[in-house]
Amino acid sequence: MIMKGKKGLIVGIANNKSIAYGIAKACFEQGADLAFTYLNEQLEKRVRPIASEFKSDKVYELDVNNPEHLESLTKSLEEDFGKIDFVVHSVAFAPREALAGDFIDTTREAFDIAMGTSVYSLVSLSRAVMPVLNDGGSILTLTYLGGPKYIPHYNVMGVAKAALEASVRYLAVDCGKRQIRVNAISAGPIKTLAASGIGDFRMILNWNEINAPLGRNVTTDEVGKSGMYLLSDLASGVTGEVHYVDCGYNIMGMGMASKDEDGKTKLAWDLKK
Ligand code: 0WD
Repeated sequence: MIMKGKKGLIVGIANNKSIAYGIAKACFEQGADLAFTYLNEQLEKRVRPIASEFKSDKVYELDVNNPEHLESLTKSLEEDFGKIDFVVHSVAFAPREALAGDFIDTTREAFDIAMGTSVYSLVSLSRAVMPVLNDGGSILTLTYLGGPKYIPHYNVMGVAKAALEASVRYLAVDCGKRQIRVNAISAGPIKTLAASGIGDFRMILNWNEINAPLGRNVTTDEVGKSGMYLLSDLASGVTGEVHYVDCGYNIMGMGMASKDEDGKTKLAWDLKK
């Protein structure tokens, strides 16, 4: 039981398809005690049964943009646990209209919303949990290849993920003073509630499936297991990292599809025959 005796906070479960659900599951299966947050009343109805599934009744309201919620989160964690060992930040949001069309048309309002909810929230959440986080603890966030590279429709969220990945590095230095580690998992595309807001997401899923070295898309369970590793003492020497859990898609320098002599689209392994 790798996480036996560890206590952690999971932020960003919307339902049992959420990436944070996969991470919670992997941590629970390895013996961790968990607390959860929900964004609003509507999501509370989804999060409470999930908390029960993981034998927890520690469920707090948290809109990461609300400083009062962050303040009461720190108090609740202190009352319920004293200290905790890890935090999962699995939160992102951008207005739907900013996730389609051209990036050049992004409004200042959409830009600010995306950066505030998806990037600054990691900074403010980390600061809020610092007083209740044990030395040697671990903070994990979720990012996507649309940060370092262009991905169609990802637009302002790509810019937010680039800033998130930079924030991981700066936080890693601050938190390193107390042996607290800060890392990100860059997950391959997964069909979740948040992903459904991205224009033409099915095309992105198909593209990754064809072009990834493993020839398939990653699962929430797989991201969960890798997340558990980064939150555990197995990763005690790892900080400031962006760890890809994407069936290898990010290493590809070329796509797997091309045209044959007749101009028909073929997969690279068929062209080799
Ligand atoms: O393909 C994907 N699904 C990928 C997601 C690939 C790579 C990375 N990611 C990232 C996302 O960008 C995000 O940072 O993983 C993280 C989790 O996303 P998810 O699991 O794909 O999506 P979802 O199940 O919707 O969970 C995100 C949740 C929100 O759900 P909704 O759908 O209601 O926006 O983030 C939470 C909320 O529960 N959230 C907030 N929590 C607190 N305060 C806030 C907020 N202001 N806004 C959203």
